Amino acid sequence: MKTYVLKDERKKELEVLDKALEKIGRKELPYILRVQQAILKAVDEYMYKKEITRIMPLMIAPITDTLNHDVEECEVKYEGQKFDITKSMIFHKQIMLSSPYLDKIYIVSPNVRLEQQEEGDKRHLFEFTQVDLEFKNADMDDIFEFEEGLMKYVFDYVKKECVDEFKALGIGTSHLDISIPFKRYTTQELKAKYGDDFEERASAEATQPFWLINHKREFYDAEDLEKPGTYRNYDLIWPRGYIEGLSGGEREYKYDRILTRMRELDVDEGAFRNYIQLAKDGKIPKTAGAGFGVERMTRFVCQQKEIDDVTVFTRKPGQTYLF
Ligand code: ASN
Repeated sequence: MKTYVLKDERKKELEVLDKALEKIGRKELPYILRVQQAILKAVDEYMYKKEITRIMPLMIAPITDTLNHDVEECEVKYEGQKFDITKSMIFHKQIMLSSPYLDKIYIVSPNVRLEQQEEGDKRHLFEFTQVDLEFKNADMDDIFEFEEGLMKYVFDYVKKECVDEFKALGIGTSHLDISIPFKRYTTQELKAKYGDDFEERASAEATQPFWLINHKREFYDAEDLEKPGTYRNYDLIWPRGYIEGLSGGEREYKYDRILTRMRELDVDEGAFRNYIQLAKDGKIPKTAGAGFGVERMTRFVCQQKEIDDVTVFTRKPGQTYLF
């Protein structure tokens, strides 16, 4: 079947086509991509040294992250079965650690989240990659310590390796001089200090990355049973206004807790019946983990205005997409 496009629409499309080529042809792009490559190389080196097992990503699966915020659904049918496109591999991370032979894993994981367009949004791509890890018998302190070590290693590596790239981009590297451990704040204390846009304001004032703890969010993020209504989860906030760069948590893994949290958040238990079965059989281990956005880290490292500046093809919500 032939495709016909109206003349006016075609004219508009050709303007978008010009823009797409302009984006690809930016002279900064190869330097940004080289820095991103160095980041990923350093991540792999660090993980390898620490004996964290790398798992290949899955792009479609019968269950994926429930994401307690509004994104458009995105399904695929195969062999008479319904698959979702991966929003994150959170459940696969938990389930694979049921193996007595796997303790610490990570995935360089492509995720699709069909986000709504938001005015002034500089940090969402509807398709991005996260470095997603999960450790058995770990708690939030273990994850903080690991991620801080990883960030320090990565930043020291790019500072050393990417001197020419930073010069070409016209930026310094003082933002990469991070001191660990990072400070920790609860969302409640920052909200009391800064008001509703506490994340933006606290990030804009900060010169060092910091942890933001305790959000009422996903059913799989563990509630602190000693302080009901508080959660053992966290974000890492990049300083200088770059805001959230990582999220994670200790997990709910016990059957009754998972069901309680699912009911609170109105999760479709039927769709999760096999995950729930594993929890009922005591097969989901106690874990904690986190994932950081690769493009967000690249944006921070390269000090770019918005996240779409680090991509070759636009994946910013609310555009016309040609490729
Ligand atoms: N990777 C995140 C985590 O480990 C989940 C997510 O990306 N929504 O908690």
